[in-house]
Amino acid sequence: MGRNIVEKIIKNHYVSGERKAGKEVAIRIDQTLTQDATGTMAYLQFEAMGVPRVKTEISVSYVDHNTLQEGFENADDHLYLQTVAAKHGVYYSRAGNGICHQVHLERFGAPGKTLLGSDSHTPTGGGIGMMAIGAGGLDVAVAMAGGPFFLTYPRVVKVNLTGQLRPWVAAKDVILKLLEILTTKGNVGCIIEYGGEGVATLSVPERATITNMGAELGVTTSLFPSDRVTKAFLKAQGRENQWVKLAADPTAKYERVIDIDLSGLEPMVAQPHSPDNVTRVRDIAGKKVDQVLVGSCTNASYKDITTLARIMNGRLIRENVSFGVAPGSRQVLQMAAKESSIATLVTSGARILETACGFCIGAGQAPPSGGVSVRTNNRNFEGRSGTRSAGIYLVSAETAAACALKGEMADPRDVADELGIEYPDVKVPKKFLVDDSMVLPPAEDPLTVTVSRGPNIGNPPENVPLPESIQGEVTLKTGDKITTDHIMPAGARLKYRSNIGKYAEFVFEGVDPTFSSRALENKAKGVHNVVVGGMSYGQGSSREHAAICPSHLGVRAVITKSFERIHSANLINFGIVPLLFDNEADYDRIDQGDRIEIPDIREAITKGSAVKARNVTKGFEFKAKHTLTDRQIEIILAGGRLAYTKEKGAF
Ligand code: MIC
Ligand code: SF4
Repeated sequence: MGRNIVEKIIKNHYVSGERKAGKEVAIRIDQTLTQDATGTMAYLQFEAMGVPRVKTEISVSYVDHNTLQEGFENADDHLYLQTVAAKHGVYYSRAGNGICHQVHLERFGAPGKTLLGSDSHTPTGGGIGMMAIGAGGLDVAVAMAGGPFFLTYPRVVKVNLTGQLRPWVAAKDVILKLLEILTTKGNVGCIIEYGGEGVATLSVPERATITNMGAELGVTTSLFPSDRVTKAFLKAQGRENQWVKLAADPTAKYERVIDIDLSGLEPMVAQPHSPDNVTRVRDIAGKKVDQVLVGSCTNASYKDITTLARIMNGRLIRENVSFGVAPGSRQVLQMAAKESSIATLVTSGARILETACGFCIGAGQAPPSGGVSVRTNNRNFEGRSGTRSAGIYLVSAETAAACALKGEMADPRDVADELGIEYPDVKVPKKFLVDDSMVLPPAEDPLTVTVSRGPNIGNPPENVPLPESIQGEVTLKTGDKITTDHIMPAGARLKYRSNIGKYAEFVFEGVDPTFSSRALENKAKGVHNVVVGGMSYGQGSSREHAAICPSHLGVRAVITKSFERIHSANLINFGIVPLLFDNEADYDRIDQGDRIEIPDIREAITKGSAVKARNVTKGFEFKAKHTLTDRQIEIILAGGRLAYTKEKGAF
């Protein structure tokens, strides 16, 4: 039987486990990436493993998230990251060099390889035909130390692309369409493989926009074949020698095939507050817009910025709009500067922002109260922008330009007609400007490097073994679709990422600001904290702090209707038991503040998947279940993966 691309890559990297959908397999990781917001914890944990030098083919540490440097904290982090990278064999991409996913695609990504990154948008690398997966920092640390990555053997869904995008319709509209079809829920355990004759019409950066936002579907990753287009991109980056062909066999099998005719697509928009709340731009045209921001790892490639400049050329933004542009990498910025795109944009009224995550993570550019912000990034969760009452609308760079010119929501085709703008059919250049001088190679002699640990650098998280029984309280009950931005806010709080005790003060800050102090009070009294949630708990980012900090506050179990992949793995890594309601109706019978008991939980999770719990306050018993593998059970019993690794002497 023929194989699909996913099966081929897993086969080539197989370490152990059963290659059957739903079972756990372990694969070898060729490359890793970290970014600064998750990186400090990843390297602190890597150091705790006592491995002198990374064992991957290449590992890169990027600084792109926390670049504001208000106070000493970010700068302390950057110095720690730079020195720890030099000491342990890791390449260091300095602040200013660009957003990790964009730079990795340009300079390091290679077809057929596996990449594990401590950021949920690592699947951007799928645009170049690599199997690129997002994970918590500890999983990435393990991979750097030579350990395998454990994943659920995927169900592979093929998205069959036919036709060709029409002018003014962009790659972003393809993934928004797919989000409309598949939504953000129910795709855990899937990998999306793109195929069909439409693939050849999309450039690598366009493919990367599509795989990037696969993260919002909640799939493990997404990937494209590696073909002549991939080869041309690598050649233009001076890396043609890293090209290999990668295609599914003609008889390859898929769990499901979804057909998308590229020629039939229109400009789309994801409305507040979820990336799957998708409609046609024309359906909401005329809505007044306060802010337009182009950037992020989704849509800040050379093509995006050049297209934007050509549309804005000789035109001015409306006076009600604030217009910001953040090129995705130093390569993009250098080329856009050389070709005068930056000058054109400045003339049109753009505020050129740092080549970093910036507004996308809520670090600056918070919209006005009740504001409408049109952005090219990938997430529009409530409050993530820094303004709770604002609404974020996700669009392509072409639609963003149209909105900036009109001061209202506008379909770029209509604006082009009205203003007589010709479609700028920007192609991938034959040669990119290659300058890797902001990537520092590791030290040849590690003994010459002293790791810098400023006062913001804390310790790796503590692991506390699971108690015999949980005697606790429902410290918080949440609804559906709780994101990791709800659990562990970023934005203004990002600078505490390296200091668990401090960062833990802000757990669930936007949901219930009393959570942290109430949880700590319980912990001091020996009462375990239990969180109850609805569907798709833990959507969004890979930040393991959404598990580390609750664990620090004494959360021992989370009971929900369903979990998202990365977050549930992070809970396990830090010793919090992820439990599912056996009967979802029990969710409604539990209130915040109820006393909860899970007797003999250590024994119960070891014996089988069913766990009996008791709501002491309301006087009823209910059943919960878990889907933990034997390995995961041992990790939880030990209190977390670091403790488990020490106990076992193995990963
Ligand atoms: C995000 O887009 O939410 C982030 C910030 O990049 C996170 C990582 C983090 O929280 O540091 C992600 O996507 O994993
Ligand atoms: Fe950075 Fe935003 Fe991409 Fe996350 S989604 S890596 S914050 S640009």
